[in-house]
Amino acid sequence: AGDDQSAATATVETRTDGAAPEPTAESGDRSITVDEPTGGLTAGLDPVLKQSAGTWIAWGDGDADFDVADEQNCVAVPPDDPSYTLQRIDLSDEAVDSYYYGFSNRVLWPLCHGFTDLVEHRSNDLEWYRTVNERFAEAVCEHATADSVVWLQDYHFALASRMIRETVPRSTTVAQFWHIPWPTAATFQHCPAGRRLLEGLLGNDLLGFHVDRYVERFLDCVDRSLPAAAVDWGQRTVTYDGETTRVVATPMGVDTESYDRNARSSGSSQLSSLLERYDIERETVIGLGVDRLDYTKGIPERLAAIERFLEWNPSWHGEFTFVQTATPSRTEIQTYERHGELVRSEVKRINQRFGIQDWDPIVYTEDYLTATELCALYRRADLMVVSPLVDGMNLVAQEYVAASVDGDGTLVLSQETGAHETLGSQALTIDPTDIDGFAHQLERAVSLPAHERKRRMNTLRNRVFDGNLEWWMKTQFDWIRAVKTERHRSDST
Ligand code: ADQ
Repeated sequence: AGDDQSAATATVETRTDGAAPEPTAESGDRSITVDEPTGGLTAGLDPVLKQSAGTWIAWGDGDADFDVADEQNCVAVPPDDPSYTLQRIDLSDEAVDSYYYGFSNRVLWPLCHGFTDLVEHRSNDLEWYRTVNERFAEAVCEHATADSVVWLQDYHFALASRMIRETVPRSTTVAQFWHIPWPTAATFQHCPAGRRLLEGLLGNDLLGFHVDRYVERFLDCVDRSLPAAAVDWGQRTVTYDGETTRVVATPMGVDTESYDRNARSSGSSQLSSLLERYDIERETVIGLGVDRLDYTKGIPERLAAIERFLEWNPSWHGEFTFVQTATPSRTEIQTYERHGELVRSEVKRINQRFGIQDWDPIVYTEDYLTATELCALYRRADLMVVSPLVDGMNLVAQEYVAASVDGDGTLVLSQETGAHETLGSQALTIDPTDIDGFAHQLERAVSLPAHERKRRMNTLRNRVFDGNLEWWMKTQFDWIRAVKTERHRSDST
């Protein structure tokens, strides 16, 4: 659902020993096609759901091919070896517009990233957000048993946890992971219904963020906005309305094995066809940017830094190519549409300014690349530029490292990403808004000696592999087990 890496989903891990659900798919022309995106959150959730015979609840727009579903819109997946249930909540166009493109992405997304000037208030959006959260909460409650673990993903569900908590048995565990930053209290005060959102999130037994900074800001917002809440800063818990929420930082990792494997198998013919498709010289030094086309990702600032680098370094003209893949996202929102136009026109202007016969400094594409194409590019890129203005974590930086199987390559990383907390010391750090400083780091990146590049990449690979998606899932579930045990203990005393 949606264009985000972390799709709007809620999962119920039904801890029963019951057999896997029977397939509802039939042979003949009624069939299910399963498309499993590699590397993302799906890669982590899929094995957990298979193991627990759980239910994955997600929204759809109702026109996809779900004709094999039962009356609750459930199908058993994967079709050839059914082991868990996928339930789709159909949302009308109006609901999608107001809930997803409205309150989620016109209010919460800009607000949590500190872009208060881009927050748009439209009359029905909050009400639709509440209604859709309620629909999800109802669907979850139909499946959840006393022993279940309910795990909600992201900012699309700030109100659902409390609704679920109020209905399910006390022994059901409710947890949520917030994939984007949590803003400062000064920014959060601009949030419509801010108190209700905080109360909603405090319906969780466990609330996860990527890094400590967001945990601290969340606790600070609760402390200031909810006088009835007791914040224990040492334990990082909040007690509110008789219930306790533990708030933890667990930086999300990537499926390192699959990026490593895809990079190794990408081969030279895959790379050659990519270089040919985008008209990139084989011998050039390649800088790479991979992002959703989103104003938080700092693409115009990156282009400005590349322009400055080219101004200062004529000797690199014809020798350095920057490849930017930017996947259009949330184009229904005018801010995104305008941002796309700005990026395209800047690429054109810079290419016109510096381009010479057979060489454009920037190769720009909005193509969505397959996993092996992406890994072939990651592996070939001499430097990876990750320069968001603000980013909850950023998986691209980690994917680049996991796919750098030759142990070489330089990561240029914004200090404003969650990923900087774990990778910053071995990357070349930039402040994305300091264009001169950014350009200096690009100069440094293209001239870093091989032994230093390799030393840094070696340490980066150890960190990314140690904190990969498997580690993240395990840590989340260790916390879930801990809060479950704590709840049982306090109920029985
Ligand atoms: P996003 O804002 O979507 O995620 P990010 O973490 O960078 O940001 O993930 C983007 C994903 O899209 C990556 O897996 C990347 O490979 C993929 N992608 C981008 N362009 C692509 C292209 N052209 N072709 C193929 N794939 C492409 C949100 C938060 C982040 C947080 C994640 C996970 O905003 O801060 O890291 O969730 O919690």
